[in-house]
Amino acid sequence: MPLGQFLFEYLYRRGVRHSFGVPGDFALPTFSWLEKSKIQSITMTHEPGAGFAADAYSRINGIGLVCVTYCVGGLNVLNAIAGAYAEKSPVVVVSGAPGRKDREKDPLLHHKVKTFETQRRVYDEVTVASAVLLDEERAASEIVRCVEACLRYKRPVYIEVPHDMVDRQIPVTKISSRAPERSDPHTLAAALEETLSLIRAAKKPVILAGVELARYRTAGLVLRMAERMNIPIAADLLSKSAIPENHRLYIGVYGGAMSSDEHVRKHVESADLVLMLGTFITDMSMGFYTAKLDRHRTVLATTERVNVQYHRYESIQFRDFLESLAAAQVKPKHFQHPNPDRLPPPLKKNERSELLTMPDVFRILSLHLNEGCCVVADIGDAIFGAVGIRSARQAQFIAPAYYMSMGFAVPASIGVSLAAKKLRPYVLVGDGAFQMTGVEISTAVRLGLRPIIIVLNNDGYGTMRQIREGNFNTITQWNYAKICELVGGGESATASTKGEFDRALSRAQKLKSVCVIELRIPRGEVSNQLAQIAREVRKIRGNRNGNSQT
Ligand SMILES: Cc1ncc(C[n+]2csc(CCOP(=O)(O)OP(=O)(O)O)c2C)c(N)n1
Ligand SMILES: [Mg+2]
Repeated sequence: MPLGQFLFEYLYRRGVRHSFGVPGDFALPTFSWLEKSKIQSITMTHEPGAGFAADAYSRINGIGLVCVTYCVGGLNVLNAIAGAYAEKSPVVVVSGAPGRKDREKDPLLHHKVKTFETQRRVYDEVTVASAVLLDEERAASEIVRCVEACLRYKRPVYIEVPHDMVDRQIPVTKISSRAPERSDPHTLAAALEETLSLIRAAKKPVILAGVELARYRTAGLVLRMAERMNIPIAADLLSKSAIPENHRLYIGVYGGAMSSDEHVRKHVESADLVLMLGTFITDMSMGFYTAKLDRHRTVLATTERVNVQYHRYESIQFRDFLESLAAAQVKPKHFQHPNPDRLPPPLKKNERSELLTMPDVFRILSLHLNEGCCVVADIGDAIFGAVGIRSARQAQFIAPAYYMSMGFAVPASIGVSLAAKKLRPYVLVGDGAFQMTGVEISTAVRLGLRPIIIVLNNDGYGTMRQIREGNFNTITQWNYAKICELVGGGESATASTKGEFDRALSRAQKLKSVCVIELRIPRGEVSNQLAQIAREVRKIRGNRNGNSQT
């Protein structure tokens, strides 16, 4: 079979239905095979956008694909792939490259940086497997090895395709998939026994549901366990929406000072046992060192390890551990919800003419969300304030809450729309982040997608201003509503009062096109979560005497 045909047939077989990228001369023969395959190729305006779209797509679909050209494209998408590595998102990167023949005598070819190996070596830092397909005999097994590693570790892989290899016939041997790894039964039994004795003794246990539950599709097991034992569940910013937020046992987002409310914070911090299942413990999700989760009252189980208090168990498969917990017999606990009235209050008539505050942005948005919505948050107050989003009907949530790269949300909304046709993305993006990748709206318009893009225009880098003032936080004021004219599609609105925002959202929901809503937020107006976090970060990175502008 020709190499290019095998590559895309195999990716299709393993679940890829869309590819995001930008072609280039070294990649053109590969793009021709992509076009002939059953995978739909989406040309984006810029490679970083392709990377963010593929990342979001992979989070929902379970695997995604980026196709780019050598170095100028490959290195352009690198930051997005680094984010996918950091946050465990399974993206396959296929890069066109100089031919096998071109590499003889090491000439200076366009797009080459240092050596022909440079791009692959750079990618080795941000992937779990990589291959340069220079050998017909091994090409098929190399492709299979990389794609399987992507699926297994939920992290990116890199496949480099020299342009003079992709049309060649390669032998396609029978491909046998590796047997799944098993837990060591004695270690599993010991870890389980210790964990269950802690659970049985606990009066006030709580589960901190982590992002790996979404990646490894194991949230159902944790829900079953929680329901049988009647244990409440909190999420963190990275895992928000992994557990249905309208479930009776769900209490909110925990993150120290960045928790969704004080009740959740108190409940988790006063628990006598915190079961952290699939949790990434990061500075941001733990509220910049304000979280209080001492080891003597925690169990931390992830795909990498199981820690029970001060003991560490290895050779345990995450799923095996969760399945055993879900099947265990434990007397249901007594649980009283710490914040039963957690839904946002409806908008009153007399409020409608009031200027928007940041807490109101998230409150009004919450009132409009339902099961068909996916909130996609960019970095800035968009992501901090999103901790406070809470709706009566379960909406999805996606954000780069650990790696924190600006520019994620608008392109990611394209990945979300294609991975889940029934989900409508609600993008929350600051003016600064919008200026990085907002023109990707153009791709959404071309594809007939309908994201609702909410630009939080607070006249520059508001988050940075909270930490340290300076001219470096100034950006150009754009007329954001005009973007639809520029890209030739979509509708726009601006809002500065609560009523205007509410009306703009109601209208956007009826529209069959992209909708851009610019919110005029006064400078210095921030969400409660950002105010709290900024106070902590200022202690470390702020002006020596604190920041006068808070
Ligand atoms: C790619 C990238 N560059 C820089 C930063 C650092 N950074 C974090 S927040 C921020 C300002 C964001 O401004 P804006 O999008 O307007 O949101 P706001 O903070 O005003 O809500 C910057 C520059 C980053 N996280 N990612
Ligand atoms: Mg801003």
